[in-house]
Amino acid sequence: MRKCMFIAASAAFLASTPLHAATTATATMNLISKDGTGQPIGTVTIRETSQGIVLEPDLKGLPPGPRGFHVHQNPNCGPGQNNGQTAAGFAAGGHLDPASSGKHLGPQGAGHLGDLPALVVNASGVANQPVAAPRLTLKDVQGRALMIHEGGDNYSDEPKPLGGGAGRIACGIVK
Ligand SMILES: [Cu+2]
Ligand SMILES: [Zn+2]
Repeated sequence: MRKCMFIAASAAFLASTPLHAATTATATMNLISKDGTGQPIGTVTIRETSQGIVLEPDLKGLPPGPRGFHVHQNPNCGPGQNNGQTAAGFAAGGHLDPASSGKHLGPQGAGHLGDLPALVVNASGVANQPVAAPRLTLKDVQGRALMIHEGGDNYSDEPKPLGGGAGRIACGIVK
């Protein structure tokens, strides 16, 4: 009798457990300013592959050109303090850097884990070209912020820090 109950309980547990762990995550992206979160601009779908993750943007309403694109530490797209001034997206903290490298070296480098390939925005303001980030797993990015910057990204801290991305213009939380 006791064994029967155990089997029944195990079956119920298995039925409630997904057979596969999730292999995608999504971030809904919004424009941001020092006043907070603005209009939605689309989504970024993130897939886990055998060689890291692939980020598939479906975004519009961005300034054309290459844009710095990173995983930032905190799941918060709100404004925060930067050098004594309120700045867009600073509640997200810095680039994801669990190894405390302190270096911005791009997606292939040994610096910040959150350094992604720059996002390509076409002349219509649309970003729909996927980017690959071989060093990251889905688990690394879940519960973090995805950030798009005003400037591009040269994957170096020279001549400007953090790839020259400067201001933060759009953000979403990876869920
Ligand atoms: Cu960034
Ligand atoms: Zn970085």
